[in-house]
Amino acid sequence: MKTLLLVHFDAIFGPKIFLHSGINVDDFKHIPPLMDLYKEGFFYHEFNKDKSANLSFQVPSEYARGRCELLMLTYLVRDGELNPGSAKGYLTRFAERLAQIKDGYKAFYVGSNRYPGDPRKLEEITEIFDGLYHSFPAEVNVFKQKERKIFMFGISKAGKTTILHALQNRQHKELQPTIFMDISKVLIPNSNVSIMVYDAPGQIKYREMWVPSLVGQDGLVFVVDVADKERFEEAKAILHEIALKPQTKGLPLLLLFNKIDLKKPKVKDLIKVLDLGGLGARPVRYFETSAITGEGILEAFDWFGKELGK
Ligand SMILES: Nc1nc2c(ncn2[C@@H]2O[C@H](COP(=O)(O)OP(=O)(O)OP(=O)(O)O)[C@@H](O)[C@H]2O)c(=O)[nH]1
Ligand SMILES: [Mg+2]
Repeated sequence: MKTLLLVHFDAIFGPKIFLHSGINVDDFKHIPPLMDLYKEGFFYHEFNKDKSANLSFQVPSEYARGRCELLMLTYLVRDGELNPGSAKGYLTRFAERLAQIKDGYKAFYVGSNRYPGDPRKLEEITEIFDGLYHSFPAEVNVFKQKERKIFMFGISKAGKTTILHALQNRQHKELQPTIFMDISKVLIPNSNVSIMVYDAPGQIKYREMWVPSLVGQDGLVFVVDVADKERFEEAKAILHEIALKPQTKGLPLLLLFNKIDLKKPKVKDLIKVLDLGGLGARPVRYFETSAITGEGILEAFDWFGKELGK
């Protein structure tokens, strides 16, 4: 089952489904809150049997606070396949068409007692919306993602969970330390590789959970905080311990030198301290990243996605 939804952020009621393609809206109550969870732009979300490609965007408005209407267009497939890459192109074209409608924002105030709406604008938007729904090509649905499992580890506070959220395009917020092995499915942007990420809790008292999770993994991600020099030795010890276990032999290893917004790392020194030469025969690469600014994250996972897709 497929559906298209246009969610509008209402100043009083918050995100609400504004247009939908002829289905029972109550079935899709979980979609509007995604607007609060993710940043503007494209993101992929999976929940139970629903896969969705989503685009959060703005159109200029004379009425809204901030002079912009906040919108999210969602293409959702239940019990089927979804190719986020090609869906993204379609959603983006819709956003562009909508932005071209002069005074299009008035469509969102039809029936409102705060501002005068314009039913013709609503008609125009509905027409584009219906057109988009009917023109979604089959290739968006006939598609198989490659699924891989990856184990992400590092000492506590290195930034593992924050990196995971940055990869998902989620709004940044201050996180609690991870206390269970947190497993979530993430699509590597611009690829057809989706990964089950095992986000390991870094605190020593929880590390006993790591080893049982190493079985059946396809890749490793190691995160180190470049600003936390005192703990480099501890980081190195766990990097080698995990990389040299028989269960992880030969797996591609992505190293993230994280928090570069706080401190520019001396990469040569870091390579030496972490002894990157002694990690066994496997594809290894390091990237300098910031989970806060997003720098380096996409490049890192581009490489990793290619390795995992081989
Ligand atoms: N400045 C800066 N802070 C970061 C960065 N990445 C993470 N942080 C902060 O570092 C702290 C720890 O981040 P988490 O993502 O919770 O770290 P973690 O590795 O998951 O920690 P555990 O779950 O305890 O293993 C949080 O306050 C984050 O906001 C970064 O790139 N730059
Ligand atoms: Mg964590």
